[in-house]
Amino acid sequence: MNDRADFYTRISECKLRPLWEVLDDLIPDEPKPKTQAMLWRYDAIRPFILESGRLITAQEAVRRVLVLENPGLPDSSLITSALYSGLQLILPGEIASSHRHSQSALRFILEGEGAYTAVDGERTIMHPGDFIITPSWTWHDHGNESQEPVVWLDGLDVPIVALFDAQFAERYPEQMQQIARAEGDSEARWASNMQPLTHEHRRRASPIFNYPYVTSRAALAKLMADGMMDAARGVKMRYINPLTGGWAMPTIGTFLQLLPKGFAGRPHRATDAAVYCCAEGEGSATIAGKRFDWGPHDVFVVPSWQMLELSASAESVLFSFSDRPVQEALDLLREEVA
Ligand code: 1HN
Repeated sequence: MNDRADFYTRISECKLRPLWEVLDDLIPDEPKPKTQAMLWRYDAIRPFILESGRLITAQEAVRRVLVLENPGLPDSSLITSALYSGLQLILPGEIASSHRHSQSALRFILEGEGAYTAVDGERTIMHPGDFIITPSWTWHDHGNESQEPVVWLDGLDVPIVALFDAQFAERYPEQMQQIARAEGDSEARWASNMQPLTHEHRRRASPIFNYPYVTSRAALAKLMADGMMDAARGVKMRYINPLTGGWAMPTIGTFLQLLPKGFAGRPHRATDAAVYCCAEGEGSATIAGKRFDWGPHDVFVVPSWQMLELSASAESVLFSFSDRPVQEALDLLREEVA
């Protein structure tokens, strides 16, 4: 044993290490996520979000966000080992100035009407429940021309891009980017079950950048009324890129699901850790045996391969996002219903 310890010390000077001492940690029998199950109650954190608005302007902060940091990933600014998430506030009259970066971002709007985000030359007004994307390397800025604070949930693929050391960011020379197309242009071009006869779309990400809640919510309601129902997930749909049928963004999968009042879902699990946000209703998520009760705008995390059991005491809508597209592309995704 002493011989070995001495050997390890001597080889460490040459930056060598014996695999046999770390093999089980490197290749565990099943996922052992550092990410912990966790729920943030919106009622509890909303006062802090508003307080941040009295302490710093959006301009000074660049982005005024309270990061949702997973307790299993201290000092990481991450919500799962593959994803970043936070709650962003923009007050009436403020502008969050334009920039772009290689990280892809999503927004899920929680409260307030009438703020806009501009992405790649077009503005869209944000309404609660809207799902908005900011694809990699697209200019984006936000502004609030309404009379009320606007809060949304951000999700970014920060650690995925960091894994590859492929981070780039750039500031736009002015506060707001040049607007090149009228509001609603992308929707007319790409979200009307048609597409322009000739076009050039260079990105993998969807050309649609606002998926309005009214549209998605109505689809879920119609399908539920007609009897669509998954025993584990209720009526769950994924947001797509209409050009390919693939994911809205290449690194982050996004979903919206409707649970009927009284839903008691079967336990299920998957290797993609997911962030859920309640759009409406109330219910509970039992994650690896631990129960979390959720209501409007609460956010909770389900770690990789932990059993999830969803129930709803009122008709409820959950938005969620995960690293599923990456795992699928790499033949890594596993899922099962118990
Ligand atoms: C970012 O650009 C935004 O544009 C929000 O609203 C959060 C977190 C990390 C890096 C960039 C935004 C972000 C971010």
